[in-house]
Amino acid sequence: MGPSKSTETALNDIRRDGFTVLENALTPDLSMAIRHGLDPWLQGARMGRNDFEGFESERVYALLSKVPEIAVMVEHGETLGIVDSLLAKNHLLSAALAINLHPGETSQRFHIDDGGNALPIPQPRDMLGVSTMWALDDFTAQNGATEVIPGSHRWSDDRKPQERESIAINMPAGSVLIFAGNLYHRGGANQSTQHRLGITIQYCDPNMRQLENMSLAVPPDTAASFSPKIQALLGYSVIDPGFKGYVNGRHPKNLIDPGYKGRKYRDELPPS
Ligand SMILES: O=C(O)CCC(=O)C(=O)O
Repeated sequence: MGPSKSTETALNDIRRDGFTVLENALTPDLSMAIRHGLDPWLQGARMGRNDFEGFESERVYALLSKVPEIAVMVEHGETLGIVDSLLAKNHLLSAALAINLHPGETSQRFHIDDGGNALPIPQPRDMLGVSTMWALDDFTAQNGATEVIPGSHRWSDDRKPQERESIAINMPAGSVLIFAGNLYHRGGANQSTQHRLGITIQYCDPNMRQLENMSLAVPPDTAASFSPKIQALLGYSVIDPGFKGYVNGRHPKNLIDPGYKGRKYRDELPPS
């Protein structure tokens, strides 16, 4: 069984409402393989470090390097067909992480994903990214399904999101929610007794990058020998709020400076 709607219908949904849902995007077998791959990383040892990550949530960053089975999501044909139509050629993978909401998690704040609020480009504007949320569990209003504000990708900057405007995306496991990077959304509150496991894969405009890919051109050992200023210029820096530029959910300086005191997990031990 394939995805539940045509690319054309999905694109119309996204252009009008800012989002669409494809059911049956992931087979139960693949879903199971991904869950198995995630198991060692979801031991309740690394809960979120702030209200945005969720103090009652686990996040597994750098997911392609830990659970390579998620490649099927990253290059899922129908999803990429939609992303190709919305973003410029050679768009980039911008984020890939698992989010496991535990019972008792509270709602996130409403936000957009494409980082455009940090750029001097007034809204309304084109989306600079496309986000997806893959449901590994059934997503319900009770267990913290992602909430979206329909049409908010077309708002101007002065309009602020209100609670009453949002809807919870109820979708069965195996579905994917695809939404404009400038759509207001948030993770809901988990008022159930079960976890809610999802994987978010996000794509961004290809121009949101340096001219030369400095992180690949200058290996970390060489970068470590330069001044903090050059390290920051190479990309060993983050933009806050948003933490854009993180590596594996941590400040990139952790890769080249073992004594770095910036943002870390509360528990640095790798899962056994
Ligand atoms: O967990 C969710 O449903 C949404 C999470 C989210 O939007 C985010 O962390 O950026």
